[in-house]
Amino acid sequence: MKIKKIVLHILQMRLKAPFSTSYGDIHDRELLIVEVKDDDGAAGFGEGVAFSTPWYTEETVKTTVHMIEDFLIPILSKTSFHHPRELAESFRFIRRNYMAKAALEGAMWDLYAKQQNIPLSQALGGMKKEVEAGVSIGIQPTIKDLISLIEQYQEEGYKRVKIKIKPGWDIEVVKEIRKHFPNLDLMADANSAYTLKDINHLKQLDEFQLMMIEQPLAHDDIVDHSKLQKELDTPICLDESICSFEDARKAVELRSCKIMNIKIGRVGGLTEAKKIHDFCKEQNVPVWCGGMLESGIGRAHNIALATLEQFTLPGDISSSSKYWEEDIIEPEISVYNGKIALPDNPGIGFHVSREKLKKYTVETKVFTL
Ligand code: OSB
Ligand code: MG
Repeated sequence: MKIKKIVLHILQMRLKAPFSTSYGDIHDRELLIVEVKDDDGAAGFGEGVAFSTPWYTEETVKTTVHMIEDFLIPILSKTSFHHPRELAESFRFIRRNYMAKAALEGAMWDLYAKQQNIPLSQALGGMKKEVEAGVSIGIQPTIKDLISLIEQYQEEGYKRVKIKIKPGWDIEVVKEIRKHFPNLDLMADANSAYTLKDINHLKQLDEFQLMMIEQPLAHDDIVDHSKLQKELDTPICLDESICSFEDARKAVELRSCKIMNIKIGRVGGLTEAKKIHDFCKEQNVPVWCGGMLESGIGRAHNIALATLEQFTLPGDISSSSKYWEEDIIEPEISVYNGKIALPDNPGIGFHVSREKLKKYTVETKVFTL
C-alpha cells in the first residue's frame, strides 16, 4: 500500500439539535476527516471521533491532529504495509491516543478495500447485508419532550431507543417512558454519572426491563462495575472503560459487564475492534456498535463493522438526518423499518462529496510522503 499523500480536513459542523449527556451539551461538532491517497489517485477516508474538549476520553481534535502529524504519519512514511491490519502493531509503541490511531487506520482500511474493489464490510469479514439501527436521545428539558421525541423516532422506524440518564434524570424518567411504551426496546446510558454509593438507587431501575444500563460508574473503572453487576438484574454494558482488547478481556473475566459497546475510535481502530468482537463471540458476550456523533464517513465505518456476526444488538447507528441538515456523503444514510442497508460499492461504499467537505472545512493540512 504505497501512500503518496495524506490530507487532514478539520471540519466544523452544527448538529440539528444540541446533544445533552451527564457531562454537558454539544451543539457544534468539530471533527477530523483523514484522507489517504495512493499513486493511482484512489482515496481512502477515515474519521477522528475525538471532540473539541476531553469530556468523553482524554483525546481532543487537537491532540489527534498532533499525534497523526508528529508520530503516526512518520511511521507510515517509514514502513511498507501490505494490509491495514499491520498498522495497529506498528502504532503500538505509542501509548493510548486510540482515536488518533483509529482515524488514520480507518482511512487505510477504506483505501485497501477500494484497491481490492470490495466493500469494507467484506474486507473485515462481515456477512450481513443490513444492520440494525438504533437511536440515542440526549437529556431533554422535560419528560414530555422526551416522550414526544421517542414517538417521532418510532414513526421514523427506529425499534431501539437509548436515553441518557444522570442523577435527577433517571428513575422517574424511565418509569414515565414505560407507562407510554411498555414494550419498547429501551436502554439507558449514564456516561459515568454514578458511584458505588448509588447502588440502592440504581437497583430501582431493575423493575423496568431495560435491555441494559451503559457505563454507570467511572470512565476508567472495571472493578467497581463488577461489584455493581452482582447487585443488579439489569445487564451492565461498558463503553468508556473498554479502550483495548486487554480491557475487554479483564471486564469479561471480572464479570464487570454482560454486554459490550464497541466504538472503533475508542479502541484504536478496526483491527482492535474486530479482535474485541472475536473475543466476545468466543465468550458469548453480545456486542453492539456505539456512535460518536460522526459524519457519514465515520458512520459508514460503523455500519461496515456492525456486519460482523457478534453484533447481535442494534447499535447507536442512526440516519444522517438524525444528526445533520446535510451530511458530507452521498447518498445520505437512511433507516427503513429500523434497518440500514449496506451499500455495495467498494470501501465505505458512500461517495464523499468534495463540495460539502469543503463547505464545512475550517482547516486543511497536507502531507506529501
Ligand atoms: O456515550 O455512547 C455515548 C455520543 C457522544 C459521545 C458518547 C456517546 C454518544 C451517544 C450518541 O450516545 C451516539 C450517536 O448517536 O452517535
Ligand atoms: Mg455511551
